[in-house]
Amino acid sequence: MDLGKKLREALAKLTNRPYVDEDAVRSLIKDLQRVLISSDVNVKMVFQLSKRIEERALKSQKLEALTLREHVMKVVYEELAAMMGESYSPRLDRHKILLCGLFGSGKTTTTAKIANYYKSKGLSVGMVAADVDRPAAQEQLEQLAKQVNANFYTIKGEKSAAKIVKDALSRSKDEVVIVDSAGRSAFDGQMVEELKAIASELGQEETYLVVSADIGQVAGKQAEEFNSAVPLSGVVVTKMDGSGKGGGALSAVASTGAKIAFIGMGEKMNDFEAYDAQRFVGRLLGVPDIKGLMEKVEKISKEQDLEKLATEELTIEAFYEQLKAAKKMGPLGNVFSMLGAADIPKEMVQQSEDKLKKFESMISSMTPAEKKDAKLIRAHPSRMARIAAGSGCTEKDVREFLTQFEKMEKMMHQFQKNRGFRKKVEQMLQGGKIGNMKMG
Ligand SMILES: Nc1nc2c(ncn2[C@@H]2O[C@H](COP(=O)(O)OP(=O)(O)OP(=O)(O)O)[C@@H](O)[C@H]2O)c(=O)[nH]1
Ligand SMILES: [Mg+2]
Repeated sequence: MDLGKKLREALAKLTNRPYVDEDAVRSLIKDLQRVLISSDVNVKMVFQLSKRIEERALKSQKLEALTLREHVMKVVYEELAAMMGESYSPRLDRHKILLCGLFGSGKTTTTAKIANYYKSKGLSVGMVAADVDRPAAQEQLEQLAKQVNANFYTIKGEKSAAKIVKDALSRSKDEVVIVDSAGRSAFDGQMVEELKAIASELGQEETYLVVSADIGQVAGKQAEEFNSAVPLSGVVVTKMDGSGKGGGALSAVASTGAKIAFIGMGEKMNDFEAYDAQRFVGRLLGVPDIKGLMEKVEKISKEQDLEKLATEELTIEAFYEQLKAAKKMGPLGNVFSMLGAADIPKEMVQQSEDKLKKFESMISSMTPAEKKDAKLIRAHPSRMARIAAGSGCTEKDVREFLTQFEKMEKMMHQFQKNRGFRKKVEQMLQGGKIGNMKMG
């Protein structure tokens, strides 16, 4: 997709920089603006988005274990996904669907694609040809019904769409019934009358407006227009494959509050899916990158971060989580010394895997009381011996662990007392200066 390629190019520029700083973020935002506006996204929305990205990328707290580069990627991904609307879960129970839309938007094709979608979920499907205006419309749908193996209903030569629907319902036992209606060149009263007549026979649970992505932002206006006449439950955006304006269409529909239900991205029956904003944006930005990144974020956010440490009493478990996180973060010690604080002992930052494993088994040999209050262990040699025996370590190992713990505890107290130092760390974490410090 065109939009995806341009977005990936903009992000690649960021990735190719030797390090990421405020300038890099600002120039990424400029690139994003250009790309989105050229894909027909509303200018006002683009500026709101830029502002959000700038704020979050540069001023909000970032997870320490992410590089600034990764942090920016994450923010861009989340903000784009938010702009492109919510995800849709199509119902899987017995229900009826009415499709409406202007000429050539893709109603008839979409009728068959939805039928195909539900067939693949194991439901029986009936397709009703209620387009009484275009001579070949019924045959077109009949062909498609054969192709996807769905039941087909119509009355040839009948001029009342409502009658066709009534007749179809009297014969159909299908779990999902989908009605294809006639298009118009523009939204008009006659079409609304016809849709209302169909609706009163059909009593459908879902009413989908079908719009083509190539109308861009106009899709939003169309969704509003139709919705005021026939309350819509969702919008299907078709031809996402052939249009550079897909981003414009999706964001415009999302901004009206209408749900995007499905997207069509090709002429084949399988070129169709229930809408998932995050997946869609993930694909635009390059799936492997985003997926890996979000997995990393999820993992990290479970681990304790510095800010929490600053306000809490240190427990043995929190200390251990911190050691693991520090190992991932890299040379944290350097940052502290740059700020003029007491150095975190090097060995604490660069624990070997073996040592971390040893620590872990020691911790699992501790009682809950000991984990909360490490002084208990120092105070009772019998406890120390028990932990050593239980974890297959020596008492010297246990003492070494305790020494590290106590050093960290001392540092934390200093950190908590020293407001100037805390401020510096906080500024550093929030100010996006981390990239400059070659943490990333
Ligand atoms: N590339 C692409 N073409 C599509 C897609 N959906 C529909 N089309 C094509 O668009 C054209 C019009 O589709 P129809 O399904 O006939 O549209 P319609 O809204 O029923 O048209 P009318 O009944 O004349 O109002 C056909 O050539 C379809 O093959 C899509 O997602 N991608
Ligand atoms: Mg049609």
